[in-house]
Amino acid sequence: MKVLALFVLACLLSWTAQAGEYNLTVDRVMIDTGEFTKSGIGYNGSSPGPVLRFKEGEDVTIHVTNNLDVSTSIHWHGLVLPFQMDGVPGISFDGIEPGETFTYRFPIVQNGTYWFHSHSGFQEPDGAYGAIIIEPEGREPFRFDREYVVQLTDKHPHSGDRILRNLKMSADYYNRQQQTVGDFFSDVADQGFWSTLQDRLMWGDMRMMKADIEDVQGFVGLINGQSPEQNWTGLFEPGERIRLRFINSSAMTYFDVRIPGLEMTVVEADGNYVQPVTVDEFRIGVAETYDVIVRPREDRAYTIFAESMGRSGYARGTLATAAGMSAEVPELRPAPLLTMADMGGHSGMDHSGMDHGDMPGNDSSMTMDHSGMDMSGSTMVMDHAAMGHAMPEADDNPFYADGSGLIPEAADGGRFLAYTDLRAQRPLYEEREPTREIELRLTGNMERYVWSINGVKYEDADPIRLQYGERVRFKFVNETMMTHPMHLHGMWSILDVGQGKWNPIKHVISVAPATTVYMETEVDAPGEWAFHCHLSYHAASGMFRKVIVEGGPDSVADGEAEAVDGQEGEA
Ligand SMILES: [Cu+2]
Repeated sequence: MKVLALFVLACLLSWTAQAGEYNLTVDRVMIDTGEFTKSGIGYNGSSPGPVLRFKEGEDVTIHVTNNLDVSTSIHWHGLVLPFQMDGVPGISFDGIEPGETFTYRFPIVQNGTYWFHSHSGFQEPDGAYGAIIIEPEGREPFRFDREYVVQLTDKHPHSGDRILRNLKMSADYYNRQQQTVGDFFSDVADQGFWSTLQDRLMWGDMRMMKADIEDVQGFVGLINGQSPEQNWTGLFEPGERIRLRFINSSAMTYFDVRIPGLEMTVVEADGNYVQPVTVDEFRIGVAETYDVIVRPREDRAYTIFAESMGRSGYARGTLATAAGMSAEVPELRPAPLLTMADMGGHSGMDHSGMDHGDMPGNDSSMTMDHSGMDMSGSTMVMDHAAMGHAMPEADDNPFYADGSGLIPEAADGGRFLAYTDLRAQRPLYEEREPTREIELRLTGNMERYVWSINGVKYEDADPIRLQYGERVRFKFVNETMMTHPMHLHGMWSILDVGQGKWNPIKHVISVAPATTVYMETEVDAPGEWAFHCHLSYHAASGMFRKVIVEGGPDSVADGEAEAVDGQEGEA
């Protein structure tokens, strides 16, 4: 631990040229997970890269030198900045060519926990990410004695390019929990033939497979670059309040996080303060961040256990009073299977936006019987799967059986964080009526591994045009059986949990299978922005849009355009 600390200190000293000025190199690195070693991409010689610590109110200058033999980029995830600094090749700028140094300059206008990553190819799943901590100008609304970044990733032995090739070849290539014919017959034994057949045909109709909660399995969960075996450890003195800054930098994996023996008080979500809520477990979607406060009082070790949503892997770390200590590591809980309950269990899902016309077999007499479901069209803002403990009413749903939905009960009957538990600590905007609603159906063809929005993939889609100064209400309708973490760049996503001005302010909105979720956005950032699912292979397969914000202060764009022109070209 000491050697590591010295190394980190040395890195800190070497890349901080002066206050507000930073140097990052993009490098080929070796990543050793303990279970396998692979070539990957990192920053300043390591993956994850250094923790960047900014201060709210400062202007930062970040020189990024590309030591790769391919183009690269850095996107500052969740940061509000001029669009030319957002780092998305083809939208914000041209990218950073091999040997080139690009200088990012932007003001820091927020505080909290964020992260940065490459937005080029599959460099992010290959290791190109790091954490950002922004200290507030004023006081934090809570106390803590020490803090740690807990950056979660799903390290796979295959490169990103290879994974997508394999998924295109066979969408269930990495899905080891895929149901087999054998499962079919055991289900028949349990449920009877007709019920099982109806179930399967339903899944055929959706062009999805039954157990595709995780379409890329076979990864090792890492905490701050360390595998369960390597056991990243954060030290504490009993009684201290520890702030843990959880960041999910995974390519594809949602994690369910708990620390047996400790309650966690959630104080921040996606970099914004929330009214404190104490839970035993929370789910962190891909690209989300959650800050929690824990207060271990005993002189012992505690396991940080982050189980993947599909239970195919986990990350593990330790909080301890001395290096080398460890606590019991829980068993993985059984893999949840998507069932009819997940499709129909959310009472009152708004089906008005669903187009069933393009689903094959729609005329089949064997399709799912909707008669028993609440198809009244009434709209529920959130659904059970995104909410955790609030399970749907079983009353009129013939398929709702045992409550084994996508989210498990928290271990030992504890409390599981729900999106509906989140309340903004300080509303960022006046509450007002949206000017219009834009519906985005999240669509896909799992068999061909094509992901899309409104049935159209990125290459074939027109940009979404927004007007500066408007407030847009986005309606996400997830017509697939996977959860999609939707990320709008440049502007905040105000998640509608029915709390008006107290609705939480996020940068990633997770949309569970077959559910409808709303968010609102104050369109206050001129320019061109990316808007996409943050699952790497979904974004790359077409679940992506360009957003153009028309109008607004030209001065902002002009001023920053100079910064881009002023980039240095030397290596
Ligand atoms: Cu997705």
